[in-house]
Amino acid sequence: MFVDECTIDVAAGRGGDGCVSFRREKFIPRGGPDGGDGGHGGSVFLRVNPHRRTLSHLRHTPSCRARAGEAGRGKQMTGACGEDALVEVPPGTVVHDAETGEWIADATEPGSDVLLARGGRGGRGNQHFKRPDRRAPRVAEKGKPAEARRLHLTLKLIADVGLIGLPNAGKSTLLSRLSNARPKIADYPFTTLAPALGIVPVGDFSSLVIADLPGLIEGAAEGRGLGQRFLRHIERTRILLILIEAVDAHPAKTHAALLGELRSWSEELETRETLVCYSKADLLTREERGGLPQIGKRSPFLISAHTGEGLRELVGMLSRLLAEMPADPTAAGAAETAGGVAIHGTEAVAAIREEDAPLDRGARPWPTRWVIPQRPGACRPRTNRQEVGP
Ligand SMILES: Nc1nc2c(ncn2[C@@H]2O[C@H](COP(=O)(O)OP(=O)(O)OP(=O)(O)O)[C@@H](O)[C@H]2O)c(=O)[nH]1
Ligand SMILES: [Mg+2]
Repeated sequence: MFVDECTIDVAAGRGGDGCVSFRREKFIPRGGPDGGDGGHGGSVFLRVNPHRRTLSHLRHTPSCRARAGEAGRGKQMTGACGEDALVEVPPGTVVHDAETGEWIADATEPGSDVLLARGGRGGRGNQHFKRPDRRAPRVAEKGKPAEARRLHLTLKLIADVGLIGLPNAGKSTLLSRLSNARPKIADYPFTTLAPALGIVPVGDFSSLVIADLPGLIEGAAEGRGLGQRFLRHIERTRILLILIEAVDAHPAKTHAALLGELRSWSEELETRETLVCYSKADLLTREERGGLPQIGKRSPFLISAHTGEGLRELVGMLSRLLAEMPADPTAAGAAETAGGVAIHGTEAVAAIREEDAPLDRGARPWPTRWVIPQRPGACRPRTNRQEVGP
């Protein structure tokens, strides 16, 4: 099932509490505080998995939680850090905060993690709070609470070329002819209900990605046909390939209607590079071929997915146009951060961990906010173990 939109809840793990403990050992009087720090809570990260194609796996598990950090223990033992959690998404997923609408990330690049919810910092144990005037601190920090947020995920497929046309124009047939993709093909409108991608080889060493989209009809903006919702998948394509049946009685009208629908979805699509293609050339007579009107800025291609006519020239033209274009404008903003929330790369993740590392012994402010009430009898020296003075 093609799921291109979903809402998920992510919750990081809270930090473990610091420990109040004192060293107790035979012949070691006044052992001093030895409470360990709590472990940091796990964070939730977004990871791009190029093997995923849709968001369907998140529809059935709409929440993702990282583990909490463990509490510190005596003998200066630091609690274990909570395990991080990963939300895997296909390339091209845009993440927004579901409550505020704030843009969080545009996950296009595999290999870079985005921080979605940060785990709470572990509290410091009482070993950090000893001072000359307070040698037996009976306080430790509590672990910090973790972030939790509701996110809205939208998938916008990443392709070089998007196929646009009326239902039955021959879009899926063209994709199946050019690539190894096997979309459903049939002689009735709206055969294709969800976008599909195909990789088209160009020469021996290069390829381009074509996205087959459901048929678009006039009035789609008002909800006719399958509506316009799937048009978000061409927002990232660099070229729009408009397919019109060569036997169409009014090709110019069809072209104008398709452009009108694209414009009503996004004004920006009007400026996108477009190429018009007459499909099903094998159905034309020799005389009809000469009478095809000139549509669009470039001269239209005449192709037939059945006989293979014009396909080589079409692919050559597409690859030439792509080569002339600036490198992937569709991925613009992919590595941007929003309000310091999105963090990319394993190095950056390591930086968070470093930041979370316990303060060094030089800087240790007295905790004012989180004070763990002393457990009864936990830190009181036993009466039969009075320290022996020098
Ligand atoms: N004669 C001929 N028929 C074609 C050609 N290309 C596609 N067809 C036929 O046109 C019909 C529709 O083809 P599809 O590829 O399903 O069309 P589509 O544009 O994907 O249609 P939707 O998915 O409904 O939007 C099928 O019966 C195809 O066999 C062609 O080049 N020549
Ligand atoms: Mg189709």
